Amino acid sequence: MLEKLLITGAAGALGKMIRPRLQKIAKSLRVSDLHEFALNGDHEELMIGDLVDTEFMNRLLQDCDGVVHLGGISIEQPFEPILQANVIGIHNLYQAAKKAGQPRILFASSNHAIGYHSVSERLDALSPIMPDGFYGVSKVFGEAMASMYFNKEGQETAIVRIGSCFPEPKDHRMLSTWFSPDDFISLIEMVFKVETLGCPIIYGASNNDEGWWDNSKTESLGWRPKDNAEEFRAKLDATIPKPAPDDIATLHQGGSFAAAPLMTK
Ligand code: NAI
Ligand code: 15L
Repeated sequence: MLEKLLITGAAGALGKMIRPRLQKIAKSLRVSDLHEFALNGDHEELMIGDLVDTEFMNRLLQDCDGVVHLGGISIEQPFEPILQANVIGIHNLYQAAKKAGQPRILFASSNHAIGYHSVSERLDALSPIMPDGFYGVSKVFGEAMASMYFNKEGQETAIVRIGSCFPEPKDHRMLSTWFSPDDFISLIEMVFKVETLGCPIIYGASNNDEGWWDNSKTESLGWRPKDNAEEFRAKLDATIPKPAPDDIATLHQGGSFAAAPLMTK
């Protein structure tokens, strides 16, 4: 059991979802975000600050023996804000982790690091990167930072390319990309329990019949997702229109992110 697990981006959608469910993993949580937010109890310690603030990051990482890094821009945006939060922010995270004795990190990467692959492809951890926007590029940068810090410094990170982590799939694409909250929790448990982690790339997706991603390269870590988006198909068919088969969003794994025009000035 960890003593103190740091959750960055703790006020965001995933932070709110996982924080009440981490009792088996850590005795206490240090929770952080840009702005003040409500705590779930005395086991949560609040630290407000910006990922781009080096001194803040050094204080934030101190005395933590694990990190779930959710903080940052989580959708497509112009390059400048992404550069700050997701590029400079991740550099600060790794520098601070080094100073804090290298707590194990779970890095919330994204399927948008590979979003330009066709939906007809099945990808694994060695498939080429193919980001679908500045956001995806920043996640590729984060993955590269994790890999470099592992090879040079021995810092362990689970690079988790999250698909779509929501209580249930919201559209037909998510029949392939859905990552149930229960499966995310079981993945976090594995990451902080397994004796040797290394720096694996793991696709954060449930055991979906129509899944695109193959985690066989990291099978030895012992994580097996259990949920399957298929149980929601009938509900989706009944409530939302089926996507047009020749739409750019339908043809690419990144969906609407792949179809969106680049946000340049
Ligand atoms: P979110 O946008 O709800 O939460 C991100 C949090 O990071 C926000 O509360 C925001 O205030 C904070 N943040 C942004 N910039 C910051 C900065 N400069 N300093 C400190 N905090 C900052 O996103 P969500 O959905 O909770 O996702 C969490 C992480 O997981 C993100 O990194 C996202 O890229 C990744 N992810 C999420 C997926 C999903 O299905 N929800 C899918 C793929 C990746
Ligand atoms: C992401 O990376 C986003 O953070 C999330 O909001 C979803 O859009 C998800 O990908 C997705 O592809 O469904």
